[in-house]
Amino acid sequence: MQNHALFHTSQSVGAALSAGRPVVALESTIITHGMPFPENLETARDVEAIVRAEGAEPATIAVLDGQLHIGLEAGELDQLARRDDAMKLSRADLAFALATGRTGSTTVAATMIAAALAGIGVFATGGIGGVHQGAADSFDISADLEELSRTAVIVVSAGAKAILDLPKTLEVLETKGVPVVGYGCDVFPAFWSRSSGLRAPLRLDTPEAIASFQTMRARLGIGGGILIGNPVPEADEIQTEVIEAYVATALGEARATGISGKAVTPFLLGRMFELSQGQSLKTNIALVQSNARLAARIATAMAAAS
Ligand code: PSU
Ligand code: MN
Repeated sequence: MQNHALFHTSQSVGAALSAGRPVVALESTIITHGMPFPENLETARDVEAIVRAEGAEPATIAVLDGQLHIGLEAGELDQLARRDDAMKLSRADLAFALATGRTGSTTVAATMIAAALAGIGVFATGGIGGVHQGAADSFDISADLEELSRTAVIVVSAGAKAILDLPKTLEVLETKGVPVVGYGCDVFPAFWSRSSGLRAPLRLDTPEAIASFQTMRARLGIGGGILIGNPVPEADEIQTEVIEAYVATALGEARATGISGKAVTPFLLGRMFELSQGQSLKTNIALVQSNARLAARIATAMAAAS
C-alpha cells in the first residue's frame, strides 16, 4: 500500500494508475446501505472481477478508520461488507470521517470526489440519487446531482431509481448543465426497468464515443461529469407497472414513519427488496454488473486515446 497525504491506493490500483492503465472507480454505499449481507459482498467481488475481465482495474472507494482508500484489498472489502455501523458519506461529511477517524462508505457524490482526486475518470454505480418525490415539501434532492455538475468523472448508471421523481431529476440535471446520455437508447432508464418513458437528452452507442465526448468537454474547459444511462439487461428487468405498485407502498410507509435525510434511500431500497420478495435485489445486482462492464470499456477507450 502506498502512503499519500490524502489517500491510500491498494497495491493493484497504485500500479495501474502509475502505468496509465484503465481504472474504474466503484462506490461502497451500495455495499453498506444498498444491499443486504451476503449479497452485498458477493456483488462487490463479482463487479471487481467483471472490471478485471475487461482489462481494467477496479478501485472500490471507502473510508476505513479515517483513511480514504482508493481500491480495497480483499480482506478490507470483506470487513466493510459485514459492518452495520459504517457512515454513509457524501460531499458534506467525507472530510468529517477522515478528520475524526471514522469508517464510512462513499455515495456517488463522495466517490466522484475521491476518484477525481486519484485521477480516475470513470465510475460505475447502480443508480444515482436524485430529486425525491414530494421534494417540493421535503426539499430532498441528492447531493449526487450537484456533484455531477462539478466533478469531471463519467458516471455509468442504470438511470435514477424509480423511487425518485424522474422528470424533476432530469430537469435539475439540465439546469446544472450535466449531460445525460442514453447508452444505445433514446430513453432515460429507470433502474429496475429499461425505460422511464422519458427521453434521454443525448444518445451515444459506443464506449469510444463517450470517451471522445468527455475529452471534448475537457478541451472546452467545461467542468463536471457526464451521466450515462445504461438500461438494465432485458432478461433482468422488472416491468414498470410492477415496480410502481411497490414504490407507492414504500413511499407511503416512509411518509407515515417520518423517515428523512440520509435514511430515505436505504429505507426505500430495503422495502423494495421485501415487497418484491428479493426480485429488486436480483435486478439491482444485474444492472451494477452491466454498468461495471460498460465503465471498464469506457476507461479502456479513454486510456487508449490519451
Ligand atoms: N444505487 C444503488 N444502491 C445504492 C445507491 C445507489 O443501486 O445504495 C446509493 C448511492 O451511493 C447514491 C445514494 O449516491 O444511494 C443516494 O443517496 P441519497 O438519495 O441519500 O443522496
Ligand atoms: Mn437525500
